[in-house]
Amino acid sequence: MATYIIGDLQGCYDDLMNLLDKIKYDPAKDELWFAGDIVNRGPKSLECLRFVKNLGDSGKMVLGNHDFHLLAAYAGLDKYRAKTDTLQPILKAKDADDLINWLRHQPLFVEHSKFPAVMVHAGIPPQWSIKQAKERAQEVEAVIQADDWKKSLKHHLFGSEPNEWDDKLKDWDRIRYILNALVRMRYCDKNGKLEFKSKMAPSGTILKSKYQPWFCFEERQNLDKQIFFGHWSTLGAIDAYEIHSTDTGCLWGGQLTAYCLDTNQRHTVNCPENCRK
Ligand SMILES: [Mn+2]
Repeated sequence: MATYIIGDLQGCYDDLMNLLDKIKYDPAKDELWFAGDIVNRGPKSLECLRFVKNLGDSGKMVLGNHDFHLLAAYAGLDKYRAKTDTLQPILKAKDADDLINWLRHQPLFVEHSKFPAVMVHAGIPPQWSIKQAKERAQEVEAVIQADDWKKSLKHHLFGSEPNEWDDKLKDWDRIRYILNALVRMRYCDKNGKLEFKSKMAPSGTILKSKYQPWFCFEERQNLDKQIFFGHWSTLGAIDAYEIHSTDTGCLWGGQLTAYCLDTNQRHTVNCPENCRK
């Protein structure tokens, strides 16, 4: 029995099947965790979504920005549609309502019951403890699980402001910062001020900036658990700073990763055919 944490699928279903073969996945014994962005841009988002849903109790996922994007598309927010989207097969599927209803009940933060490990899609800002991250994730979860979730999505949830945290933040400003931090963040300053422009891996130039990868700050308040995350495909595989990156760029012709929590080993498959084709 083992728990595997798998990086961003983004519709790369065939690569997932290859990876599960490689790790000799046993559905009766093993647990699969997905670091979010299970859909969009790749060719088989519907298959990925059905697969993760059908795992039932032996699967867990956290919501990523592309998963939120799917919720927005379902809710009719045309504004957020992009040419590179591959969400139509899900929206047209006969089980679309069930899939979306299940998806909007997935968490933004997951904690392991046995290992000192947590999972989020993008990261946890340096000024938050693990406990605060968990509680704040629940504030966003309550919004998308509520009956009026489509209205909240349409009018309040998206946007990059405020980009600075304050314990006194209230209402939608508070919800938006929490969502952006957990689901979109790559770089921030030591107080968790978010910087959205750069998607690249840290370089010499960036390292002179006050904005650093969110996990690089010595005074981080969440060093007591191993944090697993996806989202940052240009970062590569990092197992340091008490963090573990899992998006190794399968969608872009890189690799799909499964990190085994029981052995601390990474298992990968190459995704040589650019999965988007
Ligand atoms: Mn993402």
